[in-house]
Amino acid sequence: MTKQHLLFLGPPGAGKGTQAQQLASRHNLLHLSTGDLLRAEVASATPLGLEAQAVMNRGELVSDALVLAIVRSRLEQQSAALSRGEAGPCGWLLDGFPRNLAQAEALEALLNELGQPIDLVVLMELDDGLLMQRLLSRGRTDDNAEVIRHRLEVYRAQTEPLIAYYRERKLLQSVAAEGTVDAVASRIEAMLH
Ligand code: B4P
Repeated sequence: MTKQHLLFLGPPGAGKGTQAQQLASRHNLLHLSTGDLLRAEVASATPLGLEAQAVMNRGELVSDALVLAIVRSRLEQQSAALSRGEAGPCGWLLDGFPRNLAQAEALEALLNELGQPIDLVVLMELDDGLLMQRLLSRGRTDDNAEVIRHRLEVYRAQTEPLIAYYRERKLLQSVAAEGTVDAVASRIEAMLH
């Protein structure tokens, strides 16, 4: 695989986490899901987790500073391990980050520092009816109809502008996220070479 620095973008429930996890393990990439990292903080009831929990349960975005600090520390750790020649993931896959323009700009600056530019942004597209259906059947604490509707509004207002941002940088490719997990995975796989 030639593309080793990937970013997954798309509405809540499109299946970013599902695909990212599988693809990262197939290709030995570090899977960095800000949602999973935040949920781990919530589960351990850290001060950061307690702050994040209420925001996530309302379907809103956790503060940029908090999310950025998490991502920065993971990417710096990986970069340091690589430069020490340690065995480990040879690239990374960012899932659910960035989620707004401020995060995208901060990420660009961080990746310039690390000398690891993004190779590809995969935009997963699915209609609202199917998104709602998938999230309701997942049943996480932030997966009830009212909160999902709000998360979709937040996505349209804050995250969707990233489509133009990455399209201008000629990094964006879209994939249809309907069908089985395997069908979507093969579509994404075909974009990587
Ligand atoms: P995330 O954890 O990123 O979750 P998501 O967008 O809801 O879901 P995803 O698209 O990954 O869907 P999944 O694969 O699970 O965000 C949660 C919250 O964390 C946010 O609302 C926000 O508060 C906070 N947060 C995260 N990142 C942040 C950031 N950068 N800044 C600020 N706040 C941040 O799939 C959904 C369901 O569909 C699953 O049940 C799955 O099994 C099913 N599914 C997947 N693919 C399918 C398929 N092909 N067919 C049928 N079902 C499928």
